[in-house]
Amino acid sequence: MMKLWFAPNTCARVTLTALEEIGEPYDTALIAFMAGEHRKPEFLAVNPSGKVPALETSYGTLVQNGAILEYLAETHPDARLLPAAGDAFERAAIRAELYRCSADLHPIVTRFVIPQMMTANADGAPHIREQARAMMEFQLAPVAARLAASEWYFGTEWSVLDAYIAWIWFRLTGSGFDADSFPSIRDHYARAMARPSAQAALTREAEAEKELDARGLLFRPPFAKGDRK
Ligand SMILES: N[C@@H](CCC(=O)N[C@@H](CS)C(=O)NCC(=O)O)C(=O)O
Repeated sequence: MMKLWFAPNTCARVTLTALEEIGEPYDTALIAFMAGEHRKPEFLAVNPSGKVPALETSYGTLVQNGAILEYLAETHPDARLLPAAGDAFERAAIRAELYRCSADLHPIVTRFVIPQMMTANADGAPHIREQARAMMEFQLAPVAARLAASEWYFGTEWSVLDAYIAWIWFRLTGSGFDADSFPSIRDHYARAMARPSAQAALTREAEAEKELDARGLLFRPPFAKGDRK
């Protein structure tokens, strides 16, 4: 059985959603960031970068959300996690959209949500956050245009890109990014989160949050509004 190392509210939500779409049983292992578990030897042996998600499979462990999602899509074609690609170019073009989320958008999310982690100078954090907001607005414009033109990121069929964009939107708006600034992404978020797989992922996260809370280890981003949806 595959095992996902994860933490609630992180980008591992996208992987959780993909596993729920597949519908096969899987195991989870919770990382408590507030206890520094992501820097402890047990987890560094799983992912030396100390980041979630990490997926243990019968062939070995995979890290990097994009790679994990591609692997799950390829090994579970019936789940239609990514559009079918006719040739190498199409495959690369789909992968580029995954990388847009993991390599372009995600790092900006981190700077917006926890800017204080990017500077030793506490006075610098608001500036980093404002820069991140402007960068994010620029990067989200083409995403918003796509979602204004079609129901899902790749057209008429849902894919894990929709879960990825929904997580990015959740993280941003949960941290004070104006939810009305991109109506097409706001509306897409509602559609994406209505899927049973997304709801099942939230249920897993809620259980994990309960466990962390009981240990006094629940992390809330400093600018959080309190509404986890
Ligand atoms: N490039 C990695 C980024 C993963 C990542 O940054 N995960 C965050 C949670 S959303 C994390 O584990 N952060 C802990 C850390 O960087 O120490 C991926 O796409 O999987």
